[in-house]
Amino acid sequence: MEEKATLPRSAQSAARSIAGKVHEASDRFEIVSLRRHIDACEALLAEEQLIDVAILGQFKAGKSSFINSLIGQDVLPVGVIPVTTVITRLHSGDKPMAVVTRFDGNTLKVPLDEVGEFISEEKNPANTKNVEVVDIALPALGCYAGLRLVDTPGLGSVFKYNTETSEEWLPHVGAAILAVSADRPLSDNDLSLLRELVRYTPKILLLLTKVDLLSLDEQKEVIRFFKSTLQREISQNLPIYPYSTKIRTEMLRSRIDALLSGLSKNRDAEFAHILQHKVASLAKSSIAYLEVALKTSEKADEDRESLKNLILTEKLNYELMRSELFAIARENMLHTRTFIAARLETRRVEFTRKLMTRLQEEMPTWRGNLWRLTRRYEEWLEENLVKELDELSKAEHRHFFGTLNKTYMSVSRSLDLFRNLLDRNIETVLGVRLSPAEWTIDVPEPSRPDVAFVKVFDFHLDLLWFLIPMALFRGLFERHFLKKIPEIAQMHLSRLAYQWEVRINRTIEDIRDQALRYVQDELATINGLLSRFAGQSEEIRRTIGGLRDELRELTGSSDE
Ligand SMILES: Nc1nc2c(ncn2[C@@H]2O[C@H](COP(=O)(O)OP(=O)(O)OP(=O)(O)O)[C@@H](O)[C@H]2O)c(=O)[nH]1
Ligand SMILES: [Mg+2]
Repeated sequence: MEEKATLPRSAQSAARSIAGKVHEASDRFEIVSLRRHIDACEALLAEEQLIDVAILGQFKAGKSSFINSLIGQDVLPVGVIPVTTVITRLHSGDKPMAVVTRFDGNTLKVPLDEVGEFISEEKNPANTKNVEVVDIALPALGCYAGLRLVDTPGLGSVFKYNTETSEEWLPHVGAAILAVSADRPLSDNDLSLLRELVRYTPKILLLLTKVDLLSLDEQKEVIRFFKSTLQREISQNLPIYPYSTKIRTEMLRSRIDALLSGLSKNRDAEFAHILQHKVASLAKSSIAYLEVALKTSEKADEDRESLKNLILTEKLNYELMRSELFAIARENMLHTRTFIAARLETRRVEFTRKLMTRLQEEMPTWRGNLWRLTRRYEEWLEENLVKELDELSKAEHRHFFGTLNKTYMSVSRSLDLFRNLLDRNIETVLGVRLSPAEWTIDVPEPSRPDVAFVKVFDFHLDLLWFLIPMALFRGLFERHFLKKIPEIAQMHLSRLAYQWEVRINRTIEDIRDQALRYVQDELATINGLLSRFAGQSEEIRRTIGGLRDELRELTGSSDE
């Protein structure tokens, strides 16, 4: 067990007390829109206080190699094809040891050299072993005590690989390291990941990996280019750290080392800071909501009604948002199939040729009459097609997520607009400024479909095998079998496209529904606050006063 960090007592109890007060107030005044935020803070208060340093980025960016190089041990599997399939956390511990936690909560201790069995895509394809997370304790991490390095599967932008696991670590990510390979440009996926990350943590750095592939001049140019892209696209001036696992110069390493040691040394203060930040922002959000109630509670009924009409204008209407979100989802869902099919089409010729070549090699070894030959052909197809389709699906599936990513972006934009408008109206009409929106959408990555072989025969000549002299006709049938391959391949590829379409579209619907729930909660909260608490100004004022006092105590008692 790692030792448990202790927060400065006063800061922790102040945070706990204020979170409790907010919880009560949100129940009393039906501030449903704060529930998620409250849950996140309560989880944070209950959790072990290790600071997570998440290493994120596209697959093959060199995340696992970076961690191995940092700890000076090849603990994590790395490779040229996508490798990491399970979130893996490394922390300091007396003895090297790994604990595998499954989705059903069961845990299993394994020796360090066997972690690959659970982490790597090759040994645990598509996480068929149902591993939620692997925790690795290492004496080598003693220099970063209190930190936990989190290796993540290489992903596109929006996926929280496993919602619960991510929920657990994203709210208290102490620092995020986005690995980007120096030989590739900053992708849209990297940028949207960054946009998401800035919501969770202020400490983000860009790790420019594999810089050994570039000359010094080229490195400078890439860094310049990245800096201007970051400034333009996300208005952030993030530090960029060049790194290489091949040339281990101390200079490259020492900056990272300084960052992590700093985080580790200040862990208690850091954690108090994170907690304080989250709880204070929760308290401020709830005070702002309560002020909305306060401003309207003393008004006469007609006045309240007219204020409500000024705030909840026709543009801030549930039905309108509903049709907008449905339209976004519908439009994207319509294109999912074509998008996937176009991607698969680029692989079709090669896919077909591979099957035909293999069949040509193997068919001459088959023996028997036409009936036996046909059965063998079916078996061969089943075995080879399924294997090839599954490989294709594995290699390509992250390219299928185009419409999913687009949905996420459009829905995010739409929610932002909605919140901005609501904020503006409330500020204009009541002079109350709400806290920035706290919405999050969790997108579980769609699972890979089971590929199966579908029988495709259109002729039943094989039933007449006893009439057919194979010595004469064998060549003819072999050619026939071979000629069928392109059609069979085509059919199975479209079936694969269809299976992916179903999965991706289901996720799109899920994004839409989560967004809609957010809108619904937000409108219900504001609507309730504007209408339900007439004549209760005293109580509201008292609640606000109580929260303000606690907030003062919290910030006063912090280490900052
Ligand atoms: N030249 C060079 N190659 C590197 C460097 N770091 C990693 N690589 C190579 O990049 C490939 C990917 O490395 P990984 O560490 O598996 O990348 P990853 O980001 O963990 O990949 P996934 O787990 O699949 O997402 C491997 O073939 C590494 O050998 C580096 O600094 N220089
Ligand atoms: Mg990896």
